[in-house]
Amino acid sequence: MRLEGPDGAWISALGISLLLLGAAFGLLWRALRGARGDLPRPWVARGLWLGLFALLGLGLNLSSLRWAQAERPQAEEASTVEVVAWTWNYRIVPRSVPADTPVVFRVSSLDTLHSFGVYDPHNRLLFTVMAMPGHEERLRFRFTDPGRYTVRCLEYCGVGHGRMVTEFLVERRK
Ligand SMILES: [Cu+2]
Repeated sequence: MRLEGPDGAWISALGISLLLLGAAFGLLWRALRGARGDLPRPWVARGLWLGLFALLGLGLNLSSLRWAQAERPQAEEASTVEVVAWTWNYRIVPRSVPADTPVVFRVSSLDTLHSFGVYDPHNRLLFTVMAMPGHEERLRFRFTDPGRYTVRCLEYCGVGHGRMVTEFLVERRK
């Protein structure tokens, strides 16, 4: 039996839970016996026991938080794409992103309200981000399929709105 990684953590968590459950049942049993008068216990002692277990539980929970974070895989390096929209075009830098890698789009506008609507190679809308002047909107996305993705403005922005279309590439991961 392997006692490291998620399996070990799970087994240890189960063991600790069973121990605590056992202790709780033990206390309950003693309390019930006490209630019948066989074993009179002062309230102070019960309070101390309760406090002790509350502290133990809190300590275990807090320490497991750090532990859970250590189990988490390292955050993958995201590539950043700058998107600037204006009447009626886009600047997208860079124009190609890798597939199966998180991409952070940083979207803004130079003049008025536009949007950055991204369609996959089958012309299905994946997402849209508002492009606002004086504000940078961020969206994190992971593309799975390589290909040509179409960008359309989905926020009416004047007579050239319908022509506000461009493309970028999603390339197979090297
Ligand atoms: Cu538009």
